[in-house]
Amino acid sequence: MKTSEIMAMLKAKHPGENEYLEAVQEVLESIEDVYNQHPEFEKARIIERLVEPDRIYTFKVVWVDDQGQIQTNLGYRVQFNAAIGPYKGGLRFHKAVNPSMLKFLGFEQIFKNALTTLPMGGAKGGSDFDPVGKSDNEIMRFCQAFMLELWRCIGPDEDIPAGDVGVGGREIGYLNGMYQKLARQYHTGVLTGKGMTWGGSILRPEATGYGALYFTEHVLNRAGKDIKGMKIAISGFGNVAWGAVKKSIQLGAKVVAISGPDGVCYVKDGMTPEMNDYMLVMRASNRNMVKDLADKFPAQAEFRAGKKSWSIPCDIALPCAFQNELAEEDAKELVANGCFCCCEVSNMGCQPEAIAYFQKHILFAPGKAVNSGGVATSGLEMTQNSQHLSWTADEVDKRLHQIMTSVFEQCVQYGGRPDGTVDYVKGANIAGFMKVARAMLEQGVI
Ligand code: 2IT
Repeated sequence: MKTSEIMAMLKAKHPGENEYLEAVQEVLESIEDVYNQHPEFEKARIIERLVEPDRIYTFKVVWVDDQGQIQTNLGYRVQFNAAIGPYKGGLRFHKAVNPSMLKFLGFEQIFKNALTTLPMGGAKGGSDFDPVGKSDNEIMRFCQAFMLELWRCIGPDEDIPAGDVGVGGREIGYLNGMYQKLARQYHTGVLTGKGMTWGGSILRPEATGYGALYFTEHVLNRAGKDIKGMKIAISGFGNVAWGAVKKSIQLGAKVVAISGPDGVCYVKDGMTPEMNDYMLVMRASNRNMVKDLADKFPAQAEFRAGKKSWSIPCDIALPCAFQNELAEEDAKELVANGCFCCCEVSNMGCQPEAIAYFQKHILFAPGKAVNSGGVATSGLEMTQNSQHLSWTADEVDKRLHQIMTSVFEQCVQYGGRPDGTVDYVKGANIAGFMKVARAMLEQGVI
């Protein structure tokens, strides 16, 4: 297998699908050497089969807004690979959603899910519906209209969606309610991220952020450092950023920045638990403005319009917002200001040039390892659902911690460099790939 040949083939077949092509390129570059040491993979054409989704559902979603106007959106579910378990992955509601974005996310999900140690295949879905400025009733009507089509594609042993950008506990509630109505199935197993009284797992809301910090602690400890007292710059203020801030505070670190599309809030003395809680109010408002934090806490937070979190001096950078949110110039600014570690929490949050720069100068770990605690805890939610019981917070947290340790160890095993340092990108990609490739090989040509 030659990365350049596969990429040329994919570019010709899928012109303009830039996020998807970027995600595939990164994985192929990482695995090329290992792949070529396994002629059985080449013989079975594993790569050619892995880079195309099993199927993509596309559907129209029509709903009525609060003004009585009829709105038309597009909905999708990309079922990418089910070699190691049923399709699993989130739903994204964002105005920029298109097949390329969901294919990149679904592709990444395959390897991430493999790293969690749990039996879950890769999928992703969503819609170009824009939640910004929408009322709660509009959100409900949209979710119901979306599920009117999606319900035929999913099932507890088939495909289990969850949240992602623009889809949190509220949306999962509306989606689950409509699924039950349509399918006349009252089990708890078809979506994860559910509410605590109807099948949800304790700590699932926190899990992506908590897992990211557990992973970051491992990276730091391996480099002989302690997270306590570290200054952390976080981007975004949604569910993932919220959990990351919460765990950072618990671990004694100082969160000096969160951000939004409107700019950054610089918090000189570090975020407090009250500010952390207020992030939930900011997200529920659908205003999508981080300035609201500075308006609520004017003495502690300073709003800087149009700036990113990467302009704030820090020790550790945690991108928690959106793909390609951190460019090469941001990486240079961070490193120049003393940042020594970037753990990517958003899916493909760093542009390829930024990753290359980080890898040359500081510690860097990729999203598919760092953020895998989210989907891992979805897997734990599925286990609890199928056993018809709920674990305690301690039990879930202990398992999440164990899983993050295992993800970290797999990265070290497959990404160790001769000088003793670790290429976490390579490690995560190879570890995830080897598991899926072997599963595909053993199950024949299907
Ligand atoms: O990107 C992700 O891993 C998620 N949005 C969570 C997926 C899940 O099924 O919990």
